[in-house]
Amino acid sequence: MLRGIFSILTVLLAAFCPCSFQADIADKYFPQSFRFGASTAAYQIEGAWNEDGKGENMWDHWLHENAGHTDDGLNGDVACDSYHKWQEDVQHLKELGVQTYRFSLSWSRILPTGYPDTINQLGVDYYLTLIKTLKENGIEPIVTIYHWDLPEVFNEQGGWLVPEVSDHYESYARVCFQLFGEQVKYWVTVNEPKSTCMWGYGTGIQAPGLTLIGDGVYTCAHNILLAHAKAWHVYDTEFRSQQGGKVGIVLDHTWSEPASNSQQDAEAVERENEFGLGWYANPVYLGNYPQVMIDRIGNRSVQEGLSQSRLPQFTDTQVEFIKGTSDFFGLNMYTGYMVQYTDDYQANPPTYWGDKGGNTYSDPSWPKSSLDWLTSYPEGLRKLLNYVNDKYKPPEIIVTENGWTDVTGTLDDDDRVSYYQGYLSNLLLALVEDGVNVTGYTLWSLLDNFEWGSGYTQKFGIIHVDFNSPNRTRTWKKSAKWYQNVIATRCLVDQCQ
Ligand code: GBH
Repeated sequence: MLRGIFSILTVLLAAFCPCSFQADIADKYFPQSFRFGASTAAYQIEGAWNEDGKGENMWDHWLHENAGHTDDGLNGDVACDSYHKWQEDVQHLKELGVQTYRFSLSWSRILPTGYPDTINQLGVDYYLTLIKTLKENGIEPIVTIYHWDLPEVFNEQGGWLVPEVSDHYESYARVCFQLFGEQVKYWVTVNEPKSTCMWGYGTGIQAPGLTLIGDGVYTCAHNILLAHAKAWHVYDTEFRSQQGGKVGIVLDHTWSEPASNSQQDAEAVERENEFGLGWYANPVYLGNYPQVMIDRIGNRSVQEGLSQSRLPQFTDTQVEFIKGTSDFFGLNMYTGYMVQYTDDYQANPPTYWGDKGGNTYSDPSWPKSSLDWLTSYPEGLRKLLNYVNDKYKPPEIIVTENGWTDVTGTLDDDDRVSYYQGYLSNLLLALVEDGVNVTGYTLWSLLDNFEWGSGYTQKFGIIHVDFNSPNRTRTWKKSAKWYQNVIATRCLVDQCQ
């Protein structure tokens, strides 16, 4: 009887409690050394696309050429205007109480021609001052060298489809280490190579808009992996001994649950992991592409009558060169999927999807955001952290992105709060219960910002930005206040043990 009343009460609480239901949320403290933070990227927040000597990048070019590439016809010319409002941004970070801030450098702001022969001092000063101010406020910068904004000049030479781009990237990375390396201890070489290859070179929904889903995606990945490894080696041989920082790559992945307990679904899940994460993580941590990719793409290429695999090959020297080139694992994780085996797709036309095989969908019980791909499956983060830890054994993991979107931009963003609370709870359990060495978390995003193909229609920020006002006024959402409290108490519930 009492139990019955208790469970009714629990259900009522879950339904009506404004404080978001806490029963499933871990009530342990985050260790003092754990770093909370927030994440952004240059093209998505800076604006000032042609000010103070900045050169043109492929996103500037692509959207100036055709406004139809975004849902609202808008671009990043002004964005959050963080190029001018950076002091205010730092102030918000300080009030939030974060220990770290992840942002990216705009290649063409630092090197307007793309090449290191011309260094744009005003652009350099912008980042130097930002970094200095962050550090004065006790905020450790995590600096992404490349978050998808390739200088247009290299795009015109073939972008990530040609091997030379990895040399240009190497030169640019060297300049970054030279200019900022005294102050920066955490470097990210490339943000989410899978995204930029899949959507920029595969489906064409992002710059440069190419639709080479059967081969270009693999070439792009190949060249980005080489670029990443070159930057890591530059740091390792030329800078590490003086600067003592860490250089890692940020990879995005989801957690997949099998649609049934059949062997076929289990294999579909494995392919989801190998094609989705192993494609990049295997070369970097274990050496070379996953065998299942080499085999499947190789076999299907033969069936298609090709004389060689659509998956490029690394030489043995390259395998060794790339292996071991990440001092920490940056993990972007947003969502979960159900995965179901399907009969193999026809080989023609060749696609990444066919190579991978399997259908993905969201479980109907998972809360949905305003983007189809993003539902809330918080347990997936704990599972994925364990998977990454067991398989790749990285020395350190940082969750570099995780976040929730809506289209209203409401300040009463309870859904975002529940999302973060669930994911952070699972991160905490991975850390304290499972012993995964996850040292930090930078949520996406500090601000509502330019959400690539969605323009400004999708709002990922914990701080609202008024894009109708020239001032780009920033206003805290409920989630920002909630996060501030979590950071201050190091606890996700009212009372931690
Ligand atoms: C991150 O990518 C990016 O690093 C960041 O810049 C971005 O703002 C943030 O996510 C929020 O989107 O439309 O079904 O074809 C997250 C990984 C890559 C997942 C693109 C969704 C499109 C899927 N995302 N992908 S779909």
